[in-house]
Amino acid sequence: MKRAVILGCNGQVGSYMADYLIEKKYKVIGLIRRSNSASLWRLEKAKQSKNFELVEGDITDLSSLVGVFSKYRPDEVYNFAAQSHVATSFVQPATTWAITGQGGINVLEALRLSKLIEKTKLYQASSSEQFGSEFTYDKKTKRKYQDINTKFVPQSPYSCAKLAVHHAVRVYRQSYGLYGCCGITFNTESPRRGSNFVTRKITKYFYMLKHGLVKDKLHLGNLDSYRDWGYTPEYVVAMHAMLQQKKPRDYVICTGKTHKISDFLQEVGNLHNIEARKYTIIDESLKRPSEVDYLCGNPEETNKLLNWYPKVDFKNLVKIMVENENGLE
Ligand code: GDR
Repeated sequence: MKRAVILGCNGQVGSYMADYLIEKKYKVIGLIRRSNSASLWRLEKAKQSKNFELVEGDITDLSSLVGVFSKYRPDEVYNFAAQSHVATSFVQPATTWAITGQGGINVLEALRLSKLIEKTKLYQASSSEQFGSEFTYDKKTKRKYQDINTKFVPQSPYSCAKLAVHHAVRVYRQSYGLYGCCGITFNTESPRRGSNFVTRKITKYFYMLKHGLVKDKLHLGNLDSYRDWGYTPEYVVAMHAMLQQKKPRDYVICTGKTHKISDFLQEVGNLHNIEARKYTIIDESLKRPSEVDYLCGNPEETNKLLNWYPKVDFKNLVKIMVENENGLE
């Protein structure tokens, strides 16, 4: 039985990865921080499996990682642990660095110190935020997109931290023979998304409005940025596939389609039969000091290399999120 350790297991992506690997007959060890308020609602399904175990540990504590890796000697490690909220990273840059940046370096060092660097495969969650406002322009098709060859020009403390770890994975691959892959993931959404991210914030608000649980208007920041939104349960399939190839490398994970935040808002309104914009206030304080205006990945290479073709399109994604919204968490 293959063993996998998932760091950030109780977050959105980590929880879907736990479900997927359990289905694939892995023994799954999920790392969570000791906290009285540890939020475990996303792990309801995983917790029903006898092949799932939660262990205490913290990505910012190197010795706790060495302890877990030495004990379980995993075949695969998935690192989703992060302070992953871009706006928060402007307010708490040092904390973001400690978790998202130093934490990633700790994972690499823990694998090396546990003598697993040539045995254990590592998936590192890289981010489309690493591109900042850069894109590649295809003159023939007149398409603007990001792929593995697009330059990284990070625009937030969060994406600086992610990029540092992205490069460090390459360095450990070259220097120590690590099988490490970075999945440069574009916005990944689902009903398990945290409600401080824009998609869930919107679906949750309109659920509350419909049920008479909220009177105030919905405060939002910039509605004009474009995001390439995909469905998380499909994305974990690509992440796992990356670790099953002959050689490690980096990939983009995306749909190749992009929409404005205002499109998402409008689509949620359509599903509720209301004009969503009327219930919304633009709150300047929610705008970021530096905004990434346009993200649209080019999935072609990843499609071919991993034989991975996501099926849930934008409208379906919004529908899934609206239909599964419960106003909680
Ligand atoms: P993002 O996701 O920053 O793209 O990073 P988020 O949902 O936070 O923002 C998307 C866009 O919506 C705009 N926006 C708002 N965002 C939030 N959170 N709250 C608001 O009220 C609001 N109003 C407008 C933002 O300005 C932005 O343009 C996500 C995270 O999951 C990262 O960790 C991950 O790396 C990237 O996706 C890929």
